[in-house]
Amino acid sequence: MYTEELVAHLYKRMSLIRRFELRLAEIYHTDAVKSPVHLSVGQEAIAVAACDPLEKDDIVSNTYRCHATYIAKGGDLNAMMAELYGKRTGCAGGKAGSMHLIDMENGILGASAVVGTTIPVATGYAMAMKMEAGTTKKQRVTVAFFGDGGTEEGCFYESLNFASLHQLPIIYLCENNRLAIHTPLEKRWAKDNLCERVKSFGIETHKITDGDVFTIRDTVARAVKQIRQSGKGPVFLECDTYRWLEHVGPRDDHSDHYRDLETYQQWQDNDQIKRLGEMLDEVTRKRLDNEITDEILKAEKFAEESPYPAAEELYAHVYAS
Ligand SMILES: Cc1ncc(C[n+]2csc(CCOP(=O)(O)OP(=O)(O)O)c2C)c(N)n1
Repeated sequence: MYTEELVAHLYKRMSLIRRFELRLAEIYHTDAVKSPVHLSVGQEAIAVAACDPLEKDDIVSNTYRCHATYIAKGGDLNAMMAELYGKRTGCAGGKAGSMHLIDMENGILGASAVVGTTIPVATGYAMAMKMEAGTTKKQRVTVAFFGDGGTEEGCFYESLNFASLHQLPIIYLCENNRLAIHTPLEKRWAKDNLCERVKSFGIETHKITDGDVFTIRDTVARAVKQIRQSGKGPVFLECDTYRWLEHVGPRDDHSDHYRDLETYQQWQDNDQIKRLGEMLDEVTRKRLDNEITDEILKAEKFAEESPYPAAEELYAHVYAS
C-alpha cells in the first residue's frame, strides 16, 4: 500500500533524528555541546509523519524539544550541530543552543524554552499566511507542535479561539507523552478529554493513540490538502507518544521511578523506526544507514572545525537595531 520510496524516506528521516540524538548523548559528557538538550528519542514518528506532507515554504513551530521537527522539516544538519557546539556557523549564530533552533529558509520558526509561547506566534503566522494567500493564490500551511504541558497555558486556548474565529490555515499538533518533566497527566488534568475541549471551539479534531507513523502522516496529509484547497482551518491532532530518555539531558532515567517500565516496554515494542526498517530490503536499509552515518560525521566535523563567535559579537542580535 505504501511505496518503497515513502517507506525509505520516512525511515531515513526518523533514523537520522534518533542516531543524531544518540550521538549527542554519547558526546555530551565531553562538553562539546554547550547547551542543555531535550531529546526526542522514541517520539520521532510524529515530527517526520507530520512534516512529510508539507512543502518547503510551509511553516512549523516548535518547543524546546525541537531537534526532531528541525530535522524532519529539512533543517540544515551542519548548522544544527554547530549551534549545539556554540559555534558561529550555527543556525542561530551559536548563541541560542538546542532549545532555539531556527531555519527560516526551510520554514522552521525559532523555538522557545517558555512552554506554550510558540503557539500564539504560530497562530499569528497562520493569520499572515491567510492574508498573503489573497494575493499569491497559494495557501501555505502552519503546523504548531507542542507537548501536553503546552495545552495547560492560557495562550493555547486564546489561540484556538482566534484561529477558529478566523478559520486560520493551521494544524495544531499535541505530542502527548503524558509527562510534564516528572508529573504525569493524571496529576495535572481534571479530565483526560483534550480533543473534546478543543472541539468546543468548533475545531475538527483527531486523536491517534497507537503512534502509527502512517496514520499520523495520512491524517496530516488530509488536513493539509483540505486547508490548502479551502483556505480554511484549523485542524487539531493529539498524538500519543512516549519519551524514552530523561526530560532534559542524555540519560535513560528509568531508575528514577516516576514512570512504569511496562509502558516503556510497550512503546519500545511499537518502535516505528524498527518497523520501517523491517519493511525495507537489506541493501536499501544499509545504504540509508551509511548515508546517515556520513551526514552525522560531516555535521560533527563541520561543528568542530567552525570558530566560536567573536567577542565583539556578544551584544549583536540582542536588541533590534
Ligand atoms: C511557562 C513555563 N512554565 C514552566 C516551565 C518549566 N517547564 C519546562 S519543560 C516543562 C514541561 C512541559 O511539558 P510538555 O509541554 O508536555 O513538553 P515535553 O517536555 O513533554 O516535550 C515545564 C513545566 C517553562 N519552561 N515555561
